Amino acid sequence: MSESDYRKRVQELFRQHEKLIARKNVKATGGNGVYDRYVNPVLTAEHTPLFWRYDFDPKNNPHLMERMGVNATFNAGAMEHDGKFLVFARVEGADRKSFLAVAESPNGVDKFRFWDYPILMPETSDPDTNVYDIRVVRHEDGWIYGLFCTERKDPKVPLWDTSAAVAQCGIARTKDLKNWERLPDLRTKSPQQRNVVLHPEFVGGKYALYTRPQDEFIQAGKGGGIGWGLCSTMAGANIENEIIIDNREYHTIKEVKNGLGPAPIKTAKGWLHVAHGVRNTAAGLRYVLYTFLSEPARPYVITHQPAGYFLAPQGEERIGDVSNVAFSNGWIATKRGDVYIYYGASDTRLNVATSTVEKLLDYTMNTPKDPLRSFACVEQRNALIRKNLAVLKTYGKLPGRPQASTRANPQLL
Ligand code: M1P
Repeated sequence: MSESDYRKRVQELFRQHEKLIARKNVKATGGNGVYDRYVNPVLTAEHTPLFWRYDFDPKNNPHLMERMGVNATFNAGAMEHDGKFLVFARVEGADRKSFLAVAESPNGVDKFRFWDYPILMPETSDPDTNVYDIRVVRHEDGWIYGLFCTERKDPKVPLWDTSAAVAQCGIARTKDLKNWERLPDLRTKSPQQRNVVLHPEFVGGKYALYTRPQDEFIQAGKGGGIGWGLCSTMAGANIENEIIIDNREYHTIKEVKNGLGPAPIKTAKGWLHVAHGVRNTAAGLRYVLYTFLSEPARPYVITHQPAGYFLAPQGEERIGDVSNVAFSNGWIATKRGDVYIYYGASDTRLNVATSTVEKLLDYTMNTPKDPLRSFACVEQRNALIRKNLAVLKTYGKLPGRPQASTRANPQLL
């Protein structure tokens, strides 16, 4: 390639990249009244800066090749900072290693641009092989904490097993979002931890963490689920006692596993949470999001939990590296009460859905809970139908409906 062609090609790469970053995102039509989805993902692998991927030195890269590909950008922590919407994305290189990187947007739904450098997360004396799924929390102690999953090869398995990993909760803190101080990993009695989240306020003078203990709890017949524990410091956090606050449950959207999403939002009615639930299907695991509300003074006591999912992967979101996954570890509630829910779609890209605290509380507090049996579900639905058929009479003639309903099930009249 001639020098001038090389330069032209570089110009063109940047022009196309800028077009992608500048692309306007609009609300998708339709929706369910609870939240709005958007037409485009907010981050994809292509949103990562070109200078993370290409070598722009013609001497070293005469064919202008992408040297270090990025495979995906998904599951992001989130925070409003200096009037900007920041997401802390899980970026996965073509080499499969994940790392964390900040992208910022002026409005929360488009124009997300990565900062020039990803986060070079300091290691502990036991280096992480892989770090991902950060939950970013502004704690009342004055620090911003990042709790993330750190994975290392399981030292206990035989040599031939090259895939078994030990997952733990890595902890780091910062004041400026640029310089991170790595703290010792969380210690609990569970041999594995993922999806650990720091509660933003002290509870009884202690740091409070939502956990996701595995193995031991499940083997001990405790069922497993979203856990809760307290510790007196984050610099050497150690949870002695873990309780389960939100169980896995047979034949629900969280029968295989569940995990808290981002740190909860403080509302007038209590702590509003979003979590993911996982069920098994013949096509593999299906990850969906659900919400619940917990008591203001006792965030570990759930007061409301709607049946089923709040958001499930839909359309294109269903397809990706790990299909059928919606996963959220970041949301932003603005002072005006708007909520931006960031969710990874099928471990491939990051999407946003917007709602308000008011709507999310209405959804969470007034949607019936799961009655756990088909018969009871039909009874629950019939109650809604009966009420609706009466109310709809006041609307006059509706498309597809006779003036006065003749279709009601006589059993219900
Ligand atoms: O692949 C789906 C998700 O699997 C893990 O989540 P969990 O531990 O709850 O099953 C994580 O690797 C997550 O990043 C991923 O989206």
